[in-house]
Amino acid sequence: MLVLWPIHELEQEHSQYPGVMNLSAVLKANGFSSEVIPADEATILERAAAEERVVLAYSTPSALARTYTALNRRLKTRLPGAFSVFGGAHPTYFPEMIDEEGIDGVCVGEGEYALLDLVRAIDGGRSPRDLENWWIKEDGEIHRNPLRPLIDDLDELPLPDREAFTRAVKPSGLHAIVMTGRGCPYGCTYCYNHLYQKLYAGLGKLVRRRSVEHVLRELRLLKAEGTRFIRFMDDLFTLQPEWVAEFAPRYATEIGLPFSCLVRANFVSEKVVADLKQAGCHRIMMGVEAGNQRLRNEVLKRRMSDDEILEAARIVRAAGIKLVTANILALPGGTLDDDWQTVDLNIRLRASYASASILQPFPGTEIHDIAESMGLLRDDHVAALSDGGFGFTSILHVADPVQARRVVNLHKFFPLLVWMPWLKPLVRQLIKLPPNRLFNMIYMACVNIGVHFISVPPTIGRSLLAKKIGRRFAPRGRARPAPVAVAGP
Ligand code: B12
Ligand code: SF4
Repeated sequence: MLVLWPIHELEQEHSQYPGVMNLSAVLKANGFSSEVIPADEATILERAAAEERVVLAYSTPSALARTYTALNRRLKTRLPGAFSVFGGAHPTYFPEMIDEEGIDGVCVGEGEYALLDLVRAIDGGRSPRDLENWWIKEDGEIHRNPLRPLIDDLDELPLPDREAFTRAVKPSGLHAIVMTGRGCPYGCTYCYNHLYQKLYAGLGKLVRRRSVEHVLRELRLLKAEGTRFIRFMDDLFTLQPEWVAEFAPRYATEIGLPFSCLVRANFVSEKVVADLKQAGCHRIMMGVEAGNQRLRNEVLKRRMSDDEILEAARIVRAAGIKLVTANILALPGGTLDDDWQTVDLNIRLRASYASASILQPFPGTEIHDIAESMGLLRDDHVAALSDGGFGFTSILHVADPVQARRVVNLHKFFPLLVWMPWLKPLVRQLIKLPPNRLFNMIYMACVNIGVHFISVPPTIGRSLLAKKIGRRFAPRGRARPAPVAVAGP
């Protein structure tokens, strides 16, 4: 019995999925085999041929849902005995995806024990149709089961199975994505957390953190393997300042690698930033999202003022930590002027790099419903979001197409404008042109500078960039990692 995890663009440095690592670790700790594999039909068929029973397990955000469901459909015609399951952000928001041909099960919410139950059932020849967290399709009928409570103590989980990824992609990563906890108590309308709060109401505490020692165990291994930079991707790293105060001195002495993390402006204080600095924090990412306070607080429900944002930015900058901001353009009810206001606020707070995306209203989020109630959603929006919708254009219907085009263009100049505000008059004219490849190239150049020379120390960024360019120009055969066998214990 083998669980195979097809991963899109597995060879990319950022293709490190903590969710899959956790699930794989639990499977292996319970004696099952689990392997990460490139999402390539021929490679998967070859690997599956050697096994008697295979579970195809896909972890998918909305942006890749179509890619994975199409791959799964093709695989299922060749491997009719395989059981195929989907989990992650998209299936949790949108379990109705089970209607797609070829999908046998969809996991809603946390998957560690749900997947273990399912694999045990299949291995034992039993039907998984009544298992908690699962929507199961059996003989054409869909069985929708309730959720089990959230895992209370994250320390009970084994360390993430990072090996599944590092064995598949050689050499191992320069930087590692690490999660020290789960959950965020806020309810921003574009984020998945408010949905989680609704789904899990009465089923345990949403915000949980691994103990400092549990996290350090993982980090010691990463350091020993040669990792040079840690990306903590927790939604709100400073949510428990006392955790940071305990973690920082130990991290500084036991690990000492530069790192980045994410914060909210109202969880930035002189003390917590001093702790982060002491630990070696290189970059902090903070959501600004919208310059217009009405959009920020009524449409996005960020619950924060300009002053809070500006003060937090001042504290981060004063500590000598790079400040990267996150922003969203093309909001429902917003105008081009509002998006210029977002540019201006980022200029005022002097972001080291201002990243911006165009709103992607994922199904299941409140902003999706807001956009729907304003009549802004196209009928095919789920498909559009699931079709590589990585935020280059807006999928919203906007009454004024000229404005919409200008917003799409403004997005391409966003980071540049924050670095060089004197370009504003020129950019005001340029964005009147039709969207074009040159604007996209300018944008990608800025993203590469932001990602490789600001968000990480330049020495590490240069190596990351060199690897990326190397992969881009490598012959196709070499760019794809060979399948590897990673057996259970
Ligand atoms: C780390 C992270 C990344 C990393 C790793 C991606 C990954 N897939 O893990 C990187 C930097 C690559 C990344 C990129 C992107 N991300 Co991201 N990312 C996150 C983040 C902050 C943490 C994910 C995580 O590790 N959580 C902890 C683990 C334990 O939870 P989990 O991944 O959800 O997995 C659990 C369950 O979902 C379930 N599960 C997951 N997969 C499966 C599969 C099976 C078979 C089963 C049974 C269960 C199961 O079990 C897991 C364990 O309990 C989340 C927000 C969040 N806090 O979750 C956003 C999040 C997943 N990202 C998001 C987005 C939009 C993106 C991008 C599209 C951004 C972009 N514009 O490029 C890309 C997509 C790239 C990709 N291929 O995934 C959205 C997804 C929303 C959506 N509906 O799709 C999220 C939810 C943030 C948000 N805005 O709300 N991201
Ligand atoms: S603060 Fe960040 S993680 Fe928390 S709900 Fe808002 S966007 Fe999501």
